[in-house]
Amino acid sequence: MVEKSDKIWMDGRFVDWDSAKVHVLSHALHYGSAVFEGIKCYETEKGPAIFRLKEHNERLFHSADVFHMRIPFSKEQVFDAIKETVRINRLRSCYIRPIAFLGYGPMGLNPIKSPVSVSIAAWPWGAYLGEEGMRNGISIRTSSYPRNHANAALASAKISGQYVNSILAKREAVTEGYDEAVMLDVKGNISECSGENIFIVKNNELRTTPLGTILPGITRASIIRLANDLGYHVMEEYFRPEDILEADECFLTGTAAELTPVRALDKKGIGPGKPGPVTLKLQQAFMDILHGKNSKYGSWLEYVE
Ligand code: PPE
Repeated sequence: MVEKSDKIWMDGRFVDWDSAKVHVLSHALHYGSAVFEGIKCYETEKGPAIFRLKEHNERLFHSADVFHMRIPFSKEQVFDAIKETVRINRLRSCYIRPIAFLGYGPMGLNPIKSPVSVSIAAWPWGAYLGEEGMRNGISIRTSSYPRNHANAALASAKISGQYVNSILAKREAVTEGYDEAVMLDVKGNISECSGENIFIVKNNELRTTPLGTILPGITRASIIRLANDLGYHVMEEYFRPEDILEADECFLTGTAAELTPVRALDKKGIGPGKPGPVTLKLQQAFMDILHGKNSKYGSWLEYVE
């Protein structure tokens, strides 16, 4: 169960955690008609700091645009409400979940007259793919479910209904004893994992799936920039499952997963079957940035206090 905080922001005001309820006939419950974000806040020497809040907020509004949903608050209002949600709950480090959804109104697929609601919750959330996985790497399965065959605009939006694809892939993988699923696009290229983007490393060069079938991860963009700054060449190019097996290293990126090493694909070890030097170097450098220990990337942090 999600660890409770005190308050949840709902349509412009804070309500008690246990009172943050919606009607069962809310449109989004029936049809997945919502857009959302996953954002993280970290403890730093200067107090809690939200990682790349501006970019997450932009993506929330972008998702709403793609879905033709009008969020009844300005970007500035949502930005401030996210910070206030962390502050009012006195959280030091937490996961933040803003969601804009079609609420209780007419039933049926025509969304035009449905009211749009926005809520923001925040709660402490530990290592998404496990502490063990962060240290020693996780195992992934090539999913039997292909990634949503969406056009690039839909793929770029974090729309709730699209996550059924991820949920099916994740359930299949964990039921069979894997930690995570990696999905292929309809051409058989690696797309992304249920909730992360994917990178491989070979001969000190990095490769990651280009934009098109994937969520444009904010962590992915941050790692590309960080890797470049550390002198690594990063190619945004399609690759296939066999390229993962022939790679020296593999890792996943995401807000919740941060930078998680992958040690095996379909029960076959990648490289020596444990996190490699490039992965560990990027992971450490990224953790330092998240916790405000590298002033070069100070603009990526939005301080709450
Ligand atoms: N792809 C997908 C499908 C995805 O859901 C995420 C985030 C990413 C890539 C990475 O994007 P970014 O967080 O901007 O680097 N996945 C969220 C899922 C968590 C959840 O279980 O819900 C997240 O990490 O917040």
